[in-house]
Amino acid sequence: MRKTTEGLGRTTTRGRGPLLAVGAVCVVVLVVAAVAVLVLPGPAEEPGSDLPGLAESHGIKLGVAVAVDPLRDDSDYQDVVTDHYTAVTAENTMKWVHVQPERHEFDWSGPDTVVDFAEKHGLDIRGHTLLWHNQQPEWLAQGFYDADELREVMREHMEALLGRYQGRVDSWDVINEPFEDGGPELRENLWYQTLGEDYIAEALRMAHEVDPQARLYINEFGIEGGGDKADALYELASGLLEQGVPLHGIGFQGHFVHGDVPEDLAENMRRFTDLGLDVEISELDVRIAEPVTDDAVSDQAEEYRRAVEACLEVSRCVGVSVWGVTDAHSWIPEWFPGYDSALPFDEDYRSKPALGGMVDALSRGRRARGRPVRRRVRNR
Ligand code: 9MR
Repeated sequence: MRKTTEGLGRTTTRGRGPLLAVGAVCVVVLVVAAVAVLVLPGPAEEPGSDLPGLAESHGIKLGVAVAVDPLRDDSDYQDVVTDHYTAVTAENTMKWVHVQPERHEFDWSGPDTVVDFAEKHGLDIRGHTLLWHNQQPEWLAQGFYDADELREVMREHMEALLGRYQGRVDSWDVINEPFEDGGPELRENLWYQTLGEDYIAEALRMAHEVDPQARLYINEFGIEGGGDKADALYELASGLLEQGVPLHGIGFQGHFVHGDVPEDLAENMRRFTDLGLDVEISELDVRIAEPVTDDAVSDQAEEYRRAVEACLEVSRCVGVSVWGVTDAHSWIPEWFPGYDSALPFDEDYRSKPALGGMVDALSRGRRARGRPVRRRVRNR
């Protein structure tokens, strides 16, 4: 597959010919440009921007979820990542089922690939994920551990995973999706059933002991636009902070449906940052119902723009990460049959208007940030 995302080069006319001819050419060029601006639907191509540089100029990360195999052997895939993003999240390979498929048997091949790639290219790394109800190995899910045994299992896993990448992975989704899909009740996952609702505080404290530098997150979906589930998460986060639990941030996953991206994203994130937490949009995608039309793909640019703008409006929003490199790698077609085209690059690795939407948001004025994001030296 070819990557066809060339930036638009800029040229400067330095001709000194007869003034009249130059003037006429200029007028024609201006008229054509003006017509193009009025008629064309938003930025269809990446407008030659240094997207990583733009994100860094705002002090935010622009991240992407990556898969291991193409990161190893698909240079076009690698180029899309390094040319457009400043951070990566391992989409699957740091999850429990892959890291510790059998008890005490760890597989570091996938996580090492992601971490080494990120370091080689100066990208930040979001660690994803520790306690989740999905993608658990059988020995864990069906192990019938009592509370103390489960604490031991949790500590072994954290010491292995967080310990291995200490100082290299900046933040961890320690708790993933703690509420029922529709909320607002806490999900009765393995951890809840065995340790009670205090499992969240216990896991955050344990992760902090293992890696005191890492920023520790609760990552959740269906909370982006307010509502009962978001309120319940707000209560949970407030309570944890009151108890002095080391919770540092909330990931707003941001799996949106085209035409239904919440208007109050910034407002809702801000109430969490008012508690002293960081926030980030951690898994952004905007799925479109099939048949996917050019109009829908074009309008999706506006939704990506709004999501990035929302982050820029909130001073402790540390970044936006999209959930997959291209539409060919997205989880959407498999999990939501009848939907597609959720990401800023198409199946042929061509940039889509959505990428232009993000460029648009980042091309506007800089904001004053409360606290700078930790930066690595980029080596692209
Ligand atoms: O994108 C991931 C997909 O490849 C996996 O099959 C799926 C398994 O549940 O998990 C997906 O990633 C999820 C993420 O880890 C947590 N938030 C929801 C994401 C989409 O399901």
